[in-house]
Amino acid sequence: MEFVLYEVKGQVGIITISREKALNALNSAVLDELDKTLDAVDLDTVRCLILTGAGQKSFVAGADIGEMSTLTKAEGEAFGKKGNDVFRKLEVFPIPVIAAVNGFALGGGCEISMSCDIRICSDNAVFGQPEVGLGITPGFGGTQRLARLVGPGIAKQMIYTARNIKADEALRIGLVNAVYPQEELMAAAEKMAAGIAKNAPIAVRNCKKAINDGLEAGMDDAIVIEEKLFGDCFETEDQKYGMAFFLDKNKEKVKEPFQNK
Ligand code: DAK
Repeated sequence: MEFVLYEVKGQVGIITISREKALNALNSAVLDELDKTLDAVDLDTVRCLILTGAGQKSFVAGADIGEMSTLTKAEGEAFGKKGNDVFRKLEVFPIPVIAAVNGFALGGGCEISMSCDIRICSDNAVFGQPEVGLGITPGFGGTQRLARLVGPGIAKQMIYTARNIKADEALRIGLVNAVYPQEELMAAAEKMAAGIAKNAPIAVRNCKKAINDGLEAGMDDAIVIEEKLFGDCFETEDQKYGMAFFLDKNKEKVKEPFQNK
C-alpha cells in the first residue's frame, strides 16, 4: 500500500492515512487502499480499530480537490459512490472504529470521522464542511451524518456558512467525545480501544449493530432489533463465562480474557 498503513497492536488495529504532502487528502487511490485494508482486517484477533492521519498537522484535509476539479458529472458521481461505499463500510464495520483526529478534518475528512463510531481529537484539530465555498455539496455523507450527530440546526449552520470550528467547539457541540494534547492523542485512542477490546467481542459487536440499526428505525422496531441482538448473546461461551465469573464469590479469581465465542 502506498497511502494507507496498517499495524496491529495486540487486539487493536491502527489504520493511518498517509499522504502527508497533500495533508492526507482522499484521492481515488487512498479510497481504494482504505477499502482493501478494511477487507483484510483479521476479525478473529482484532477487536477495535483506530483511524488516524499521518503527521501532526492533518487528519484528512478533505477529498482531493485537484482530482475532483476535472471530473465530469458521471465521474463525479462515480467518485462520490467510491467514497460513500468505503465510508459506509467503516460505519457498519463489525467492530468499533475510533477516529483519532490529529489536525484538519475538513470536508471528506470531517465526513470520514463521522463514519467512525467515536471521535476524539487533538487540541489543534479543525473540523468543517467547506464544500459550498467550492461550489459543491458535501458528497461523502456530510449532510446526513453531521445533522444526526449534532442536530440539524448546528449542522445547517456549519454547512451553509462553511465555517471551520476548532477542537473546543467540536467538543461543545458533541462532534467529538474528548480533546487531548497532540502528543497524548494516540495513547488515549489506544487506551480506549484496549478498554473496548477487553470486553466480550460478540456483545460489543451486537451493541454497535443495535445502536446503528436502531437509530434508523422507529422505537417499536428498534426495541425488537435490540431484543434479537440481546438474545443472540445467550449461549455464547463469553456470556456463560462473564456471568459465571460475576456469580462466583471467590474474590481471588482473576478474570480470563473473553474468547470471542
Ligand atoms: N485536496 C488536495 N490537496 C490538498 C487538499 C485537498 N483537499 N488540502 C490540502 N492540500 C494540499 C495543498 O494543495 C498543498 O499542496 P502543495 O501546494 O504543497 O503541493 C498541501 O496540501 C499543503 O496545503 P496548504 O499549503 O494549503 O497548507 P496550509 O497550512 O496553508 O492550509 C488547509 C491547510 C487545510 C487550511 C488548506 O490546505 C485547505 O484549505 N485545504 C482544502 C480544505 C478543503 O476545502 N477540504 C474540503 C475538500 S472538498 C463528492 C465527493 C466528495 C466530496 C464532495 C462531493 N461527490 C462526488 C458527490 C467531498 C468534498 C471535499 O472534501
